[in-house]
Amino acid sequence: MEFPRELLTHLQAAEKVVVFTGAGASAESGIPTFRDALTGLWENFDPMALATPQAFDENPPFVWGWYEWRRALVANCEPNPAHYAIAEMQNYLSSLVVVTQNVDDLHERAGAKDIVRLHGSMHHPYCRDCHLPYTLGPVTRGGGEEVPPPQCPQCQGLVRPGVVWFGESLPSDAWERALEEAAQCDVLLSVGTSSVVYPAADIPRLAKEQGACLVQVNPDETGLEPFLDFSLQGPAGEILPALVEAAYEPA
Ligand code: BJW
Ligand code: ZN
Repeated sequence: MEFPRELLTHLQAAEKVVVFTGAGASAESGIPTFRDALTGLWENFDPMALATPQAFDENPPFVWGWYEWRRALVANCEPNPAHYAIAEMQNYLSSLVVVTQNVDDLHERAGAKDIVRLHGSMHHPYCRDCHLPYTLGPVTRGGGEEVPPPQCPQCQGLVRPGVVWFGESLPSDAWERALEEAAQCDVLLSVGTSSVVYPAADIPRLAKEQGACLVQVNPDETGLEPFLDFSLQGPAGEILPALVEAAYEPA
């Protein structure tokens, strides 16, 4: 795979790189993106409509069952070459920060060390009422059925997924860190995101405005093209390993 010489030079000279990831980074692990249709119990639902506090309030077992199904799926998936290539880049840079919108744990499992989670984690639920964190056991009912959420041991409230739904604020520490890293990075790689969900979608543009070289890895176009320095069109699991090799391990 050939890459523009100027892009490789940017990567080789970079001290700080931010890799901004979305659902497409996990697609080659077998995890559907938000643009993919749902199956089973949820097949007539838009994932965007299920990812709301209103959907959970209206039917907790329906929404909790969806997250348990996804947790089971993730437990049975492995990081893909895109996750491993991102982790490998750490070896060649003084700072590599993964700013992710994903709620799976595949970046961690591939060995990434510095991860900023803008939309929370499916593995860290908490009480809807008193916000006490709740420790999940292994998933036992992830077959695609409705599952009543556990009850909070402190207040008997319902336990909810530890993710950020539409209309909810992003965790302020994660958001502030993402802004800081975007402002300081030399290169920002935007990988596998449709760039339509705000405020996360502002991160690549803010990095570009503050002087970073902006690169997108995606098989499709997104709204980000006018701001890009380089567009690498294709699956992240093919492009990123080849890019890391070309930039840092040339023959
Ligand atoms: C590949 C690939 C391969 C495939 N390799 N690539 C109007 C304007 C601006 C903002 C708003 C607005 N109206 C409403 C808002 C606010 C709203 C918003 O942005 N809505 C938009 C839809 C317009 N945002 C919010 O509500 C946020 N909070 C907020 O703004 O707080 C302030 C506020 C408070 C009160 C009232 C109003 C505002 C919160 C957003 C939370 C998003 N949460 C979710 C669910 C998380 C939990 C879960 O996982 O269930 O986060 S929604 C979903 O979208 C998830 C994702 O992280 C996020 C982004 O999606 P992503 O990752 O980009 O995935 P896809 O599927 O969209 O795209 C996949 C891409 O991969 C595609 O491009 C493919 O081509 C590509 N691809 N294979 C590389 N192999
Ligand atoms: Zn509680």
